[in-house]
Amino acid sequence: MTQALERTLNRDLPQFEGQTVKLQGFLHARRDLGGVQFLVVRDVSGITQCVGSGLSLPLPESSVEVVGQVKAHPKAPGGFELQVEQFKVISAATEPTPVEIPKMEWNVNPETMLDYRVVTVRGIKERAALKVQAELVAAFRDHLRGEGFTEISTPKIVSAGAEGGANLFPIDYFGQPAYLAQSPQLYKQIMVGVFEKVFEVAAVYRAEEHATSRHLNEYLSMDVEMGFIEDEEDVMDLENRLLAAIMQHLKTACAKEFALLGATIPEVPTHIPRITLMEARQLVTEKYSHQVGGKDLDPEAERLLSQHFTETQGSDFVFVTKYPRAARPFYTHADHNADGSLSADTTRGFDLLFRGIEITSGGQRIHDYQMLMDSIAAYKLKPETLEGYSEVFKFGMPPHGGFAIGAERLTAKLLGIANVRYARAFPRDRHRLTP
Ligand code: AMO
Repeated sequence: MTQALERTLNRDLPQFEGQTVKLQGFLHARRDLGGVQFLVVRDVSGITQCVGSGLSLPLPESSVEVVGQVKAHPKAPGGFELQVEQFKVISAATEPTPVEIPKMEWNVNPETMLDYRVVTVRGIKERAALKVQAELVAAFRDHLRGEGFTEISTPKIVSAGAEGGANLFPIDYFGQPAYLAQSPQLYKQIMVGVFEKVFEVAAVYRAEEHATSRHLNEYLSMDVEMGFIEDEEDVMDLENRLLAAIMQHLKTACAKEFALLGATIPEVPTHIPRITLMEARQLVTEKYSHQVGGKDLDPEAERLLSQHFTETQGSDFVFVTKYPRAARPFYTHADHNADGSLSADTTRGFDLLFRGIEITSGGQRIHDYQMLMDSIAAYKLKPETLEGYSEVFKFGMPPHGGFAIGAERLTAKLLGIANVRYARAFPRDRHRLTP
C-alpha cells in the first residue's frame, strides 16, 4: 500500500521501529554483495542504510523511494536500518558523479570541484557550510525582528554607486547607464525615515578584478540600519548582541555541522573589545614590528590585531573604531573633537574583525542635509547623481547608523573554510560565471 504511506524522514526512523515506512531521497551509496544489496538513502535530515535482495540499483545520486521495515541495527549509521520491501527509482542519474559524494575529502583540483558545483554542492562539507549559513541568516532575522527591526528590500539596479571606488558593474538599462548595487547603503538609510530600524539580506555586487580568498563579485550582504542613535557606540552594541544571539542559535541548530567540520563556535564577549584605528596601528607596529601600509589596516595587520585580542582577552572579535576620513565613504559622520566641534579627519566609522579578517563595516551616517552636501563636494562626487538619495535629508532624518556583515566571510571564518568562494553555493569570481 505504497500510496497510503506518507514520506518519513531519516531522522524520524527511531519512532517507527518494527513498522513499515517510506523513505525518499538520493542514492548516497550502494554495494552489491551478490544476492544482497546495501543502499544508503540520503534525505535532508540524514542517511539510512537499507538492505534488500534482487534489486537493480541505479547510479549514485539517483532519486529513489524505499518502502521497508525499520529494524534496530547498532552498526548502521543512526542505529536503524530498513529491510527493503519495495524499491523504486524516482529519477535515475544518467551519469556517474565527478567525485564520490559520500567522501569527506576529495582529492581533486578545487576549480574542478567548482566546475561541477551543480552536484559537488551536495557534498557533506558543502551542505554543512550552506546549512550553517542558512541558520545564521535565520538567526540574524529573528534577533533583529525581536528588537523591533523591519525587513526591507531595496533595488539592485541603481543609477549610482553607494560606496565610491571603481568596483561597479555597469549595465545597460534600456539605453541608460546603470549599475548593479554595491550595497543597499543609501536606500537602507532612506528607510530609517519609514521604520526607524531596518535590515536587509540580499546579494550585492562588486567588480573586484583581483582574485583573493576574501573577495567575491557577488556576495550576501546582511545589512542593518537604525535611527535615533546617540553615536556609533549604539550601533556596535547592537551588533554585539546580534552576534551573541546568532552564535547561541548555531550552538543548538548546527552542533552536528560544526562537529563534522571540526569547527568551534566562538564565545561572544558581553562587551567586544574596541580599539581605535590609530591605537591598532601603533599596537601592530610596536608588538609585531609590522608597518601598516595605507590608511586602513592591511590584511596582515588585521590578522595580527585579531591574534592580539584572542591571546590577551580571549576574544575572537574586535571592533576597530574612529576611522580616518580618507578611508571611509562620503556618507560617514565625522567624529567630535574634545571641544565638541566636528573633526576634519576622524569619522564615526568602524570595522569588526573576526578571527583575523574584517567581516563588518559600519558607523554613524551624516543626517544633516547641508553637511551631506559639503561632504559630497569634498569627495568630489557629482551631487546630481546622488539627488535621489540626498533629498531625504531635507525631510527630518534622525541621527542614524548601521553596518553590514558579509555572510560568506562570517561563514568561512566560523567554519575554517580557507576561501569565501566555498561559503557560497554558486560563487561569482573574476573568471567564473557558471554554474
Ligand atoms: P563594506 O564595503 O566594507 O561596507 O562591506 C561590508 C562587508 O561586506 C563584506 N564584503 C565582501 N565580501 C565578499 N566579497 C567582497 N568583494 C566583499 N566586499 C565587502 C565584508 C565587509 O566587511 N555600506 C557599507 C556597510 C555599512 O556601513 O553599513 C559597506 O558596504 O564582510
